[in-house]
Amino acid sequence: MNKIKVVVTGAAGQIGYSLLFRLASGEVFGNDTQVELSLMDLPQAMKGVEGVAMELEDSGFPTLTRINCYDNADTAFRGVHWALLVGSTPRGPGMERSDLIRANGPIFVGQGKALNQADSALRVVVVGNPCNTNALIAQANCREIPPHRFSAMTALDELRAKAQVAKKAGVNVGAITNLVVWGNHSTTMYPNFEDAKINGALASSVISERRWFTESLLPAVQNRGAEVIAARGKSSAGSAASACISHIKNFLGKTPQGEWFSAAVPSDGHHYGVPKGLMYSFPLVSGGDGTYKIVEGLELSAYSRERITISAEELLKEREVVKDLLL
Ligand code: NAX
Repeated sequence: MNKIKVVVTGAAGQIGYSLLFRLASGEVFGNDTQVELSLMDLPQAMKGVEGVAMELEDSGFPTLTRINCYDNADTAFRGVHWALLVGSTPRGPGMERSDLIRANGPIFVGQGKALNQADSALRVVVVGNPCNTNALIAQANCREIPPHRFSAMTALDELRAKAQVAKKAGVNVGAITNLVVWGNHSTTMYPNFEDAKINGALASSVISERRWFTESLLPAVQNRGAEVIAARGKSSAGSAASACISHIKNFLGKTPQGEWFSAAVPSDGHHYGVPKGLMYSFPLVSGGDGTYKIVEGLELSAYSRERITISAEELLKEREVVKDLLL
């Protein structure tokens, strides 16, 4: 039996509630892996965390060997192999994006430093928003772990885009590949429909009307979160947890030949003009052995290049807002 220790922050929150059971079930790490789950949240949320722990216990997952509840990162992160950083300060009324970035910065400084106590094979996934810049702050404050083990989640944007294209083309969502989200998890994100495929053919050869992509698909993906809130009265949680599961599986498995997936990872400055150090969502392929690569040599149109640059510029501005936290 393999053994793995996973910490989830924001464990009393909505995404935590959808995510934890699936991590415990064997779906992600396999039925031959024993999972020790650490549930971390703020001290005032510990009663809720204990309730979730009871329900996990009552679910009877044979793969779940131990549940720990913590109200601080220093203890919670000790020896973990995967850290799923979901908890963050929500956007309050009248808050600008830069206020949200500043409000969350100190959390990810503290959590980044606490991650120095993790297992040396640690992988980090940041879900809590603004996830790209939060991931950058955590990575910059964690000197013991190589930067490429940090990522931020853009899989939900990818899955939302795939769902829209599948509906338009009248195919199953599994037929859509290589529809990768570039950049920031924000309104500047760019779901690159130009390289997307439907049953292996370029999407543009199936949906010939380019205006549908630029005028319907892109706003639909950007506004989907707000639409869910309007309908449900709460933000996306089940789909966000599913996207997090996909994100982890994408990094654990070997990407099928010729396909790509989206995640924000540290830019090395050598790909598509994205400045070094930004936590930027690229098309990636995973080797299935803990390694991954940014897909190289894509011939991007002027339209795509412009969108990719706009998102990089936004991330540069976000980095500027938190530059004192990256030292
Ligand atoms: P909830 O408000 O339901 O839960 C958040 C939980 O985090 C709460 O229990 C809170 O006590 C806890 N928390 C706050 N600060 C913490 C800290 N310093 N340490 C540990 N826990 C802390 O939010 P939920 O709907 O679960 O969303 C969580 C985060 O995911 C939010 O930041 C949200 O914006 C972000 N999302 C990111 C997405 C993405 O694609 N990257 C999509 C979904 C979601 O919007």
